[in-house]
Amino acid sequence: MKRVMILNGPNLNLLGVREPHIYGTTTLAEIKASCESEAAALGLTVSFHQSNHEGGLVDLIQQARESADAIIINPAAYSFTSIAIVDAIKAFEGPVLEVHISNIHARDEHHRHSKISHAATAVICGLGPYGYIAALRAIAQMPKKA
Ligand code: CA2
Repeated sequence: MKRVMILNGPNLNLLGVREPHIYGTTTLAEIKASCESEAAALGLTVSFHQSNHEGGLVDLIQQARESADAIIINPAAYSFTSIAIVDAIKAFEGPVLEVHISNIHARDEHHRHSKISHAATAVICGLGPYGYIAALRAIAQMPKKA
């Protein structure tokens, strides 16, 4: 069974609670539940995490080298600043799908250029919480590395 680690960066624990006009009304707990049910339907296993700390996310990406075949990451604000996360992703051998709930390309200058995208296999943005489901479906149809 393909193992997927899903990572969420800072403040995403506030989804559905604050700023619903930008990020919608779905909570992170609801996204987790829909990812778990979609993964079960696709025959994937998922572990779902959120951290407000850059080093915590780097630790999880390093752990994924042993415990996961693919990563889905919404790095949130660290998308625009974190070389540490870029370096950790480069050391992971499987596919890394970057997901953003909002369309970062339609945002202001500070929210437009993700550093993570250079190291990601693919980027999904602007589809709302469905972006996580689309990422799981994409991973399910990728060939598993021997
Ligand atoms: O659209 C996304 O998924 C983002 O990664 C969310 C980040 C933002 O910095 C990126 O440009 C796009 C922000 C996440 C903060 O989430 C909040 C949720 C509710 C209230 C406040 C922040």
